[in-house]
Amino acid sequence: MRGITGMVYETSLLDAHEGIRFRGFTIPELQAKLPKAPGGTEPLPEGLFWLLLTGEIPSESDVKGLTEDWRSRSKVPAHVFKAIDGLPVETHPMTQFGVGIMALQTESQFAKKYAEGVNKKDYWSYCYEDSMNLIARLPEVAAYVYRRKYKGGQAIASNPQLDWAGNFAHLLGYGSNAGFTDLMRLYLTIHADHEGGNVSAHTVHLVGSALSDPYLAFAAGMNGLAGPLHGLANQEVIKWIFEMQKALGTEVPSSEQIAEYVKKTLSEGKVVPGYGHAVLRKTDPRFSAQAEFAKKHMPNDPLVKTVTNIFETVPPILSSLGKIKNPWPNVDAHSGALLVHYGMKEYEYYTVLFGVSRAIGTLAALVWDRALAFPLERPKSVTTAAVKAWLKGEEQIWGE
Ligand code: NMX
Ligand code: MLT
Repeated sequence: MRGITGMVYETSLLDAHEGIRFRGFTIPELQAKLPKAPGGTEPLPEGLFWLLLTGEIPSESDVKGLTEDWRSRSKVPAHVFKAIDGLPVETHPMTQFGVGIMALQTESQFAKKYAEGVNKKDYWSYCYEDSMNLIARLPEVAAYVYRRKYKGGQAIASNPQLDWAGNFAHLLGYGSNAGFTDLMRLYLTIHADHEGGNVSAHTVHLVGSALSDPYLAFAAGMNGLAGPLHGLANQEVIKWIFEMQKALGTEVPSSEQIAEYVKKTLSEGKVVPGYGHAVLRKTDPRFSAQAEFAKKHMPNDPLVKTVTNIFETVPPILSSLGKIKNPWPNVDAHSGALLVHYGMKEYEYYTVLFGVSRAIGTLAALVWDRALAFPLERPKSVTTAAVKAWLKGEEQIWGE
């Protein structure tokens, strides 16, 4: 379905050469226009959710109100933690996160009202309530997974004085680091949405079209994000760099060494993680936003230096293969280096951070799906025999 326009998706639009626009705004425009926390330099994700849902840039007091609204909805029922605790502690964080989201589904107002027999005109409002509750609760579920797997199960209590991303940084155990907190605000803003056709957003939209409630739909989307060609690429990038450093015995490999290692990766029939894209044909502006953040906050970081060296080395090699449509870096090529800088080296956790952010875009879009009364999504499929017959001109395979 590459390049086939097949859905209406309100909240963001991707241009192959320019990159993402959220309700018409580029990332630098959002950084300039969206409200910030006192003392913070990056936009608050609450502001982005407001923008995606309403199409309007919120005021500082709108955003403050939304922070308080989410705080008032943020209590996670005890059985959610018990469900996660039922898994072996070494279970991949995305699996633990998915189980947590599924356990939260007991709270769905959409499912309850549907069972009671609600009028279809009101679907959107229960979808909205579920989406607001789910977004409010995700930081605690996600942080629980991190603290359980990597910090001996020592969970941290929420700080009600903090904004959504600030509290998430605090729950993870990095709240005393202003740089990490500001990184979380930027990270959770730029990963939120990438128009409707990417695997996670499309899955939320598809599953939601069956009137599965927002918890079920979002959990499905997260299973797509957990794939290595999609969101899991953010862990693969750092894993690949760590393996390269180990194999070469140096923290900052030279361009020649990187080039050799890239060729080895390709010769083993593997992809170079963090490079390429199904739609983009230029450097991802989310990569550039993170490179700018690095320039400002960690200009001499050796891992960032390696990420920059890879950026200068990989595209010509990928281009020379002649088959890769986009040799440039995507969002995942940079994010891990920023997290490692602040001490978060547990790369298997990175896709959970991407997932928390993706709730902002996909759930705002899901509310619109129900408000616009979109029908069940059901594309047509054909067999290979039909494709062969079509190639011979014997059969028509395209629908009406
Ligand atoms: N390294 C090696 N080979 C690649 C790469 C890469 N980074 N990117 C594309 N190719 C190959 C691809 O596997 C395909 O090979 P073959 O014909 O042998 O099957 C060929 O080049 C043509 O692929 P494209 O049409 O350029 O790419 P496509 O749109 O199918 O896939 C990605 C897009 C993103 C899946 C692909 O570029 C890739 O696998 N990249 C590495 C993984 C990654 O960074 N994913 C993250 C995407 C962003 N996100 O967060 O979701
Ligand atoms: C995303 O953010 O969803 C990825 O860049 C993948 C995509 O857009 O297809």
